[in-house]
Amino acid sequence: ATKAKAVKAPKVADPMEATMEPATQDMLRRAQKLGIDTVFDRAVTMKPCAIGMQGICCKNCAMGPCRLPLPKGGIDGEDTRKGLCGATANTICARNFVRMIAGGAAAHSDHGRGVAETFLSAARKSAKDYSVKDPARLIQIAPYFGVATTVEEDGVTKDRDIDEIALAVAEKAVREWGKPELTASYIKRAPKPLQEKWEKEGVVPRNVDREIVECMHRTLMGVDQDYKNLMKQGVRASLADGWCGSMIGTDLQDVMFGSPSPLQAEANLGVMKEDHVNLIVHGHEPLLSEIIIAVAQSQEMVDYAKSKGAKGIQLAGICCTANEMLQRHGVPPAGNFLQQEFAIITGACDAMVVDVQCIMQNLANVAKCFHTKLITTHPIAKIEQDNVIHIEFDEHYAMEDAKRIVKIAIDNFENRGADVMIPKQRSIQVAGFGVESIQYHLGGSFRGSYYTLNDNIINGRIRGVAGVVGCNNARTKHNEEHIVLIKELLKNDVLVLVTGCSAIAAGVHGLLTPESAAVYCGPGLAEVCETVGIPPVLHLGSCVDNSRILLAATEMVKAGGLGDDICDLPAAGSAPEWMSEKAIAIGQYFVASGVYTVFGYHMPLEGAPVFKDYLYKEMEEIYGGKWDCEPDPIKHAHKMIAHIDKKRKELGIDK
Ligand code: XCC
Ligand code: SF4
Repeated sequence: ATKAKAVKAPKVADPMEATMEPATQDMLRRAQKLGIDTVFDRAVTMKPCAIGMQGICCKNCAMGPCRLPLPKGGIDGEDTRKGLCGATANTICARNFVRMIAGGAAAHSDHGRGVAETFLSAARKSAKDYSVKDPARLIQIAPYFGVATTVEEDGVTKDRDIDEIALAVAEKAVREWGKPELTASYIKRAPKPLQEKWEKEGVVPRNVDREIVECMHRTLMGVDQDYKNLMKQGVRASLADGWCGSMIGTDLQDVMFGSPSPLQAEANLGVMKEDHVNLIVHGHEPLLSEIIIAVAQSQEMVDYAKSKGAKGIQLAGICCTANEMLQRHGVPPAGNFLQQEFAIITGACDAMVVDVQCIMQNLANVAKCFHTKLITTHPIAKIEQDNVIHIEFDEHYAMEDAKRIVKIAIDNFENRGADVMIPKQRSIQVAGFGVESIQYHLGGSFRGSYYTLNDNIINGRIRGVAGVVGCNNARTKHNEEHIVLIKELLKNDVLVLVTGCSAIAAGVHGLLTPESAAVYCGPGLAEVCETVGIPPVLHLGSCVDNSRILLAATEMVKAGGLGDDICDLPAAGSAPEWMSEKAIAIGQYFVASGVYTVFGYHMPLEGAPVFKDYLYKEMEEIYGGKWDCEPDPIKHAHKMIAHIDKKRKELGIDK
C-alpha cells in the first residue's frame, strides 16, 4: 500500500449553472482545463458570511466586530439585540447601508471630478489633447452653473465666445465638489415638486465631498444612532451622486467627447480577432480611453502593427469604459463584469489597460498564465502583483501616454502563445441613446404627436418605462436575471432603458436591435418600435449615465400628461444582478427621486426588519419611491409591472 492519498480535485463551477452566455461557458471550460481559477470557481468554494449578508455585523470600532444575528424563529416581542456600545440592529444595519452609499457616491463622483478637472485644464488650454466637441451641450448646461451664454455689445445681444463659456463653466463645475455655498447647482434640474420634497425633508445636497464626509462622520462609533436620521444623510449623499457628481460627469464627457447618438456595433468576446493586436480597455473613466481610440486608429500605429505581422488593431472594452467607448465611437464591448478574466483566457489579449472600479485583482494572476500585459493607469488604482505594469496617465500628456500603451500592446503581439481560443459568438447592437435621441426618434418631442413617448404611454401602446441597470454578481447566474427580466418587461409592453453591465448583457444577447421588437415585445410596444425603428431596449451608456435616466424622466414630467413629478410616472427601476456599492448609491438616488426600485439577489437588510421596512415601505411616503428586493426575475418583472399599473390607474390612463 502506498502512503499517497488520492488528491481531491478542487471544486469547480458548472459552466451551465454559472452563466447563460455560451461564449462565457466555453471560456470557463477552457479555464478549468488549463487549471486557471476564475470568479465562478471561487464562488463555489467560498461561501458568503451569513451575518454580513444580513447586514448586522458592525466593525466600526475595536470593541467589535459585534454581530447581531436574528434569533432562530425570528423576533418575538422586544428586539433586545445590541452591540457592546448598545447599538441596535437598526443602527448597525443603517450605518452599513449609509457607508455603502458613501462608497458608491465617492466612486461616481470622483470619476466626475476627474472629468471636471480635465475639462478645466482643457479650457485653460493646458491639456492640448482635449477640447469642446459638443458646444451645444455646453450651452445647454451653462445656465445651471450661472454662466451666461450671450453678451451685450452696443445694445445688441450676441453669442458669447465658446472658449469663454467653457472656462467659466469649468471653473464653476470643479467647485461643485467642495464649495461653501449651501446647495449643489444641478439640483435645480429636478422637477419642482421633487426639489420641494427634498427641501422639506432637509436632504438637499450641499456639495459632493461634504455629503460623503458627513456619511463617514455620522456612521462613526457613537455619532448618529437613529436609523431615520442616518438615512437622511444617506439620501443626501446619494442625491449628490445622481444629480451632481454623476450628472456633471456625464455632461462634461458629452461636452469634451461628443454626445452619443445611436450607432451600430458588435458585442461579446467574439469581437476579438486572432490576426489583430487585441487591446482591451477596462474600468470606467473615458479620459484615457478616448485618446487610446484616436491613437489606435492613427495610420502610424496601424502601420506599426502591420510591421509586427498583425492585420490591424482591435480595440474592445469591458465594463463601463466599454460603454463609454461604445456609445461615442462604436468600439465593441468584449463583455461585462464577469467576463473580464475570460478576455485574457482567450490567449489573444495582447494588453489589457485598466483605470478604476470593477477591476478584479485576479486579472493579474490570470495574465501570468498568458503573454498578456496588464497595465494600470490611475494613481489611485494599482495592483500589487509584480507582473503588472503601471503607466500613470497624465491629462497634460494624454497622447504620449496613450501611444506608449498602444505600442506595448503591438510589441506584445509576437509573444502570443500558440494556444489561442477566441469564442465565435458576437452579436449586433444599436447603442448610444440619450435624452435627445429618445426625443428625436420618438416624434421630435416628448408630447404632442402619434409618435411621442408620453402620448404612447397615455394611449397605452407603451405600458410604462423601466430602467434596468447595474452589475453582474457571481452569486447569481451570469446575465440570466438581466435577460429574463428584460424579456418579461418587453412582453408586457414596458420600454426598457439600460446602462452599465446590464446594457452590455442586453447587447450580447441581441436585445439592442430594432428587429428584436417583433420577437420579444407585446403588440403595443412592438408597434411603436417598428414604426419609428428603435430597439425596445435603449442603451443609455455607463453607470454615471444613469443621470440620463433621471433627466429623461424629468423631461417626461415636464412634457405633461403623466403627472407633476417623477413619482407619478408609470416607471420603475431595477438592478437584478447588483454587486457594487455603486449600485446601492444609484438605487438610493432613484428611490429618493420617486422611483420604485427593485434589486435582485439579496439586500443586506434581513437582520434588521424594522430598518428594512423603513426602506421598503415608509420611504415611499416621503419621497414617492421605495426599495424592494426579488431574486426571481419573473416575479421581479411583475412587481415592477404592478407598480406601473398602479401609477397608470392613479393617472386615469388604465383603460
Ligand atoms: Fe461595475 Fe460600471 Fe456594476 Fe458593471 S454595472 S459591475 S459597477 S461596470 Ni455599474
Ligand atoms: Fe460594536 Fe458599537 Fe463598536 Fe459597532 S460601534 S463594533 S456595535 S461596540
